Amino acid sequence: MIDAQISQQLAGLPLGGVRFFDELDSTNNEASRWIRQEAPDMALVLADHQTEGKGRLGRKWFAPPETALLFSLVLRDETVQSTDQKTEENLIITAMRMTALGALAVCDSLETQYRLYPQIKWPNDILLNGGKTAGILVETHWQGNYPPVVILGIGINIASGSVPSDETVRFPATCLEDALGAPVDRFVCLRVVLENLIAWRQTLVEPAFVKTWESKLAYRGEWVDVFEDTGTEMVNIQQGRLIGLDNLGRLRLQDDRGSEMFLINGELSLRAVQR
Ligand code: BT5
Repeated sequence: MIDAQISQQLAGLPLGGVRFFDELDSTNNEASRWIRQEAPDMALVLADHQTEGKGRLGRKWFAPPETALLFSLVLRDETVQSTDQKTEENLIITAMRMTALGALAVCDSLETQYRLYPQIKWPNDILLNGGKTAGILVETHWQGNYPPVVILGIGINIASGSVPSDETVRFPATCLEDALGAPVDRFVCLRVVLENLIAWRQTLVEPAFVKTWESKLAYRGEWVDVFEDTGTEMVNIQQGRLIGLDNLGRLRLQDDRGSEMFLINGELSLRAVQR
């Protein structure tokens, strides 16, 4: 029954195959297993519920059954990098751009389909009315030779049951239905996000991609604290005014004296600060 609903929504999309599960450890984990069996580009893994939904750095992603959209896409992309750029910094930039691809696709979908005004909390959170509504987890797989295979995992809170309580999250959370004040069909949302993702992917290396990404950043012009998660604590590593992004997608901050700082580390969190 659910399968038929999903198939109907995905009809005609250029996917490399679809695996749907009522319950799974994590759609990213399943994508990773599929990659070991030669998953094609645009292979899609979808789950109604995850028992070990993953955030970054070993953090957890919560979503009770039937409340959220949880999926991962396998992207085999040769456009982002060439072999001679295999440095750690370039890898982080690649992962950041893939994260942005997911973020832009989600933002566009929320804007065009639901007339909402999402913002991106750099690098990987989608906010609606200041609350986290979606999170993106990019994992990169190496199979010896370049290019890397990317797993783009996206979790979107749809119904209010998907919103974790304040005590369990580090940042306030919300969901699409609460922001909209109306019911949302998860699989219609999935189709729109995939359509937007396919369209944005064509522009991944164009300046317009970074410009649009920058235009959707939360806290632009505001002072922010930047934290690094060491695994045991959040360490405040930087404070500055959030200017935007440079052409690589690095976060641009300006300090009191007007000096600029560029951040590439993908494990940062931002908090608006009062001054
Ligand atoms: C993320 O990590 O935001 C990435 C989340 C990616 C989830 C998708 S679901 C499909 C795919 N398969 C997976 O296994 N994962 C991906 P991070 O920035 O580290 O944020 C994690 C933090 O967000 C947690 O430590 C909580 O504080 C908070 N959180 C957990 N579940 C949440 C939810 N449903 N809504 C809002 N915040 C949540």
